[in-house]
Amino acid sequence: MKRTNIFKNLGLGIIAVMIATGAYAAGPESLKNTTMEKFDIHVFPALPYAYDALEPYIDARTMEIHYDKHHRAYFNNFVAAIKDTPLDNSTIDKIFAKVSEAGDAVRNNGGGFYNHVFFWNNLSPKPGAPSAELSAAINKTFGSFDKFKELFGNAAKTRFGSGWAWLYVTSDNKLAVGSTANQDNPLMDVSPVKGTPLLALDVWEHAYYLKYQNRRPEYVEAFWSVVNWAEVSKRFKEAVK
Ligand code: MN3
Repeated sequence: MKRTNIFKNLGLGIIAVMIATGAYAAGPESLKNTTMEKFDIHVFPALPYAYDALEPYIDARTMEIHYDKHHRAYFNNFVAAIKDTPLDNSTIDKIFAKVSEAGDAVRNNGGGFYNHVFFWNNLSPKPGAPSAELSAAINKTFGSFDKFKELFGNAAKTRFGSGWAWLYVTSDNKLAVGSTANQDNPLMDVSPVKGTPLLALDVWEHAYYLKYQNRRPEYVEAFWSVVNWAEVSKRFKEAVK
């Protein structure tokens, strides 16, 4: 075998291994949706990392089921719910702003689709730290970073049943923490907490049950080890400009 062929075959072998192990969760055709800047309501985006990238804090099996089963189902059901309606040509923020008029299928599945894209992108195996601007705003609003973590953690732990905890920017450019039920989010007209979301934590049992069972507080604590602070800081900068 010629040297060039050896390398060619080796390359194909590596690709085959990556596909077999699920190192890349979805095809590159959907990579454009891994940032939130232009949220495409018709694209199911790739995970921005491998299923096992957040180990040991979030286990690979949970990530696989959560992304490939739960998240994908929300996307498929959302696309079906808006098909042949005016919403099919709308944008996610416009749909959420009047979601009370769109019906439960759009509310639940649109929220489930969007919230998970948002969530995957505010997680990272390389957590980093908040920007100086975000740190200053957190300290000013909550007193300290530890106090913010406590308040956000309490929002996550005390959300009864299924839902989400959020750090968000209110309409008067202030930071706030809160939680929503089911798949609601702060962009929705039905939400008790309204604003521009910066950081989300999924507290549905499907997000943590395999590893943490009923110990939601342990999952919430582990979450802090995989927060993508660069992404959260970017969202903050865009939200307050
Ligand atoms: Mn979930």
